Amino acid sequence: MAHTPQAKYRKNYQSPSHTIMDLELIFDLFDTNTTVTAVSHVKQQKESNQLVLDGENLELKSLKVNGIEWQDFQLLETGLSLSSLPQEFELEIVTLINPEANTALEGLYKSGGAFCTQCEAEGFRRITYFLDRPDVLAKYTTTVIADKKDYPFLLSNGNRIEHGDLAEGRHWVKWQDPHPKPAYLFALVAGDFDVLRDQYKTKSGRDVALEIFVDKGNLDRASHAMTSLINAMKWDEERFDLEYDLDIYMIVAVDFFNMGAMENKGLNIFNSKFVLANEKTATDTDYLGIEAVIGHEYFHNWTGNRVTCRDWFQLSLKEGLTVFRDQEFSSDLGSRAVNRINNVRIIRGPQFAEDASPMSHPIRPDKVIEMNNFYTLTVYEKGSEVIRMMHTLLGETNFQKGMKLYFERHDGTAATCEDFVAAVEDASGVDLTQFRLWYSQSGTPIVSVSTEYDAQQKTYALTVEQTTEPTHEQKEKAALHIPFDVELYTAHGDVIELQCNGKRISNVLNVTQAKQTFVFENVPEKPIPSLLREFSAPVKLEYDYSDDELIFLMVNARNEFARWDAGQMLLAKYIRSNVFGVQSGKAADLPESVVDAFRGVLLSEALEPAFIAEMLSLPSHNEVSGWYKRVDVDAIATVLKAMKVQLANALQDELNAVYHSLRQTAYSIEHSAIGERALRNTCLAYLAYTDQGNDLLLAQYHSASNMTDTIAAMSAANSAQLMCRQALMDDYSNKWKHDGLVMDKWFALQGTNPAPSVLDTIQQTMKHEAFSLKNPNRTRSLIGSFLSANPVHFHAKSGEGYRFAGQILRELNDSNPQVASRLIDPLLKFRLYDEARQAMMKSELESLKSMENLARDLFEKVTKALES
Ligand code: B3K
Ligand code: ZN
Repeated sequence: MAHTPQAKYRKNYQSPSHTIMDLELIFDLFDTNTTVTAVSHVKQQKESNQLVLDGENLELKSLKVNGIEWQDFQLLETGLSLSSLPQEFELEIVTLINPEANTALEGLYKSGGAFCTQCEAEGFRRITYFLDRPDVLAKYTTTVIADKKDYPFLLSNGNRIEHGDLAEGRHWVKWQDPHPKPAYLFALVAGDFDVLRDQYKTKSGRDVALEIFVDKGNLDRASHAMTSLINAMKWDEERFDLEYDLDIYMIVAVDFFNMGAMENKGLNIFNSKFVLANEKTATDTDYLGIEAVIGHEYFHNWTGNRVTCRDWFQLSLKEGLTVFRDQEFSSDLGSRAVNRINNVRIIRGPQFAEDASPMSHPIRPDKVIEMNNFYTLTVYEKGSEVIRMMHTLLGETNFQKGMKLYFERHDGTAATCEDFVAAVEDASGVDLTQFRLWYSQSGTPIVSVSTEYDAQQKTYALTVEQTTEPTHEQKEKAALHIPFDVELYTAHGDVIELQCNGKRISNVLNVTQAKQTFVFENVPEKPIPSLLREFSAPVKLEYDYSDDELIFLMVNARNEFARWDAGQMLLAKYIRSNVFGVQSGKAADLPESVVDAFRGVLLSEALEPAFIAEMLSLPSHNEVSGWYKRVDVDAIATVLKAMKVQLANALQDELNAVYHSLRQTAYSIEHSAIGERALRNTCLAYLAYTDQGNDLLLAQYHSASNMTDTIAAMSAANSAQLMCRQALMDDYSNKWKHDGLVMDKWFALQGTNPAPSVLDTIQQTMKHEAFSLKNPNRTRSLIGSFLSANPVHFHAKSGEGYRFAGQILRELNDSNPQVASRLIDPLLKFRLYDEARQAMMKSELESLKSMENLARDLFEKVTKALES
């Protein structure tokens, strides 16, 4: 590498030397040479007449201070340093940038035929020299100039205040955003779109114009996004008493985007995956994803935009909180239990894995080289669990009081995680001193429970021990404040009230010590405990349940999540014992009692179909891998498949009966209809492993009236490697080859194909007309799914999976380091595999490390992994 990238530390935060209160921007847009004029009103904040601005990949054209050409400056590798400055001044900077050459998709770039921007975290510095840090809040006025025919829509943040025509077929539009904002929330879009328009009246009576911009011809795929936006606006008023604050809210869908979406003030830019849907092109999962992401970006308007982050180490302040809010939104609108289950699967699967990897970090990191590497499951999803724990400890009313105080104190400013906790603490009176450790300690706590019933005294002692193993960057761990939700049942399924010292106590126990015993009184019989209900803390629970107890909880627990969790624990027991068995040459097997328990679930008339579908879903290969210090990829795959085959054959009649009872009807996205399709397709996925599989899948594929049922058939054919697989894949590709977004589902099936020849197929597929390594969605679908969701072949003993990963990563390092840095994660976890595999994985990392131009993104991860 030319220069070793430097880390930044949270402890070294310093407020800015200057602030910029107003910024006037003029963009003269051309594909390869766009001129950006930036006029800032700058004010000194500290004793310093030197100002260092951030800037990357910019060509400086001119520099003026108070209208005078400024000579006292120095160009740095990372920006521009100005000296001999007055205390307050107007700074005019003209730069030249090349949007077409910008394949990293950060800053201003071209997506298809449109110009668009992505500035979070540090992309604004690729547009102009600026104090590109979230604690500098300015009022923006933006003028966009472009060719009128190719770019009839010129958009930026805030309100459109003026527009006009120019010579040579060009035109201009001027936007003004009245809300001071950090540079990362700046956005610009220029292009030709179809627009879906609607409006919303806020509860205080403000009329808001809603506009969704999509590629020409896609209007019939935008209405679900609009409905979701309106639902989000309404929900935030009802649940959080928060209203929208501009007269217009715009969403633009683009095809080239590094992540899901971006909450730019008044002008969200979205990956088209999270906007475009109709029943023919999108699955139910896509529909629910759109609702969640539209909600998430909208909710950022308060948690992120009105109150932003002081520095990037505080990212979870806005992300953890906003994920919590979007999860609550989805849960209030749909099934709370199913949402909780899916969120918990993410924590227990990939988040726990991340926390055990060389990239392990606290939700508020202490050290960062490349900020884009910290938009992680830990900051987002574990961050949301931390907010949820506070919600559990405080209750909804006190939590809302905390939110109110947080906005009273910090609206219009850049705040810290500590500010949030302090507001919640002050408003509720609940002491969160020890709780704060969740912000600074990384790793997953293991909570082991043991119990003892005293029949004489009628007492039940529950002993809870917590330990957190050392992580890569943090060796010492302390005891956390863990809200531990428990319920006790009699053998008849009655709830036993929790009493301690003669008083009724809450179900949520405050576990605060390394080892702690809770003694419950007046317990009439040896109870069956339901532990860590609702997954009340992001920890690994260890308790030696018997099969009978788990089967009891699957049926009798009052809370749906607890029932599902009992089912998962029962499956986990047998996955573990079968993996052990397979390793010593035995065939995998489930006892009759376990099969019967799942038969009961399948036939239950009391349970919602969506919930039954979740109960019948086995943990993923990745989740199971996370239970081991040394992962036996092949044994886990063998066991998971054997369990599916056994359940499918043992329950074939019942699966058939349920499958056929849930006939396909006209498509609707009512939650009940989604649930019925989910259960029907779960049955189908099992039936694929029986002798009727091939015929049934073919029939479903050909009769499907919607994408959910189409993909369910293809995905079952893929997993079970049925004869019809190729025919279905060919038919689909013929039909959709012109639509990259729809083809992504097909690419993902190619990437996760369990066939031994998968790598050849992937290499062939990279030549498919709809594929391009330049498009992050395509790359994630085909390559990302192979690396992260095809463990058997990615970890092939020959090492070809690793070599392929290395080759792709080297290519992406040059074109799009952010995408490369997401893809590399499975390679970082080499310590989990046998020595031969470790050596091959490490050699790919070493080869990356030796690259001349290794990007900071990969540099940070590769060096961490190799040091670990
Ligand atoms: N805030 C953006 C993510 C930005 C990622 C930058 N690499 C989307 C979101 O979390 O809502
Ligand atoms: Zn977010």
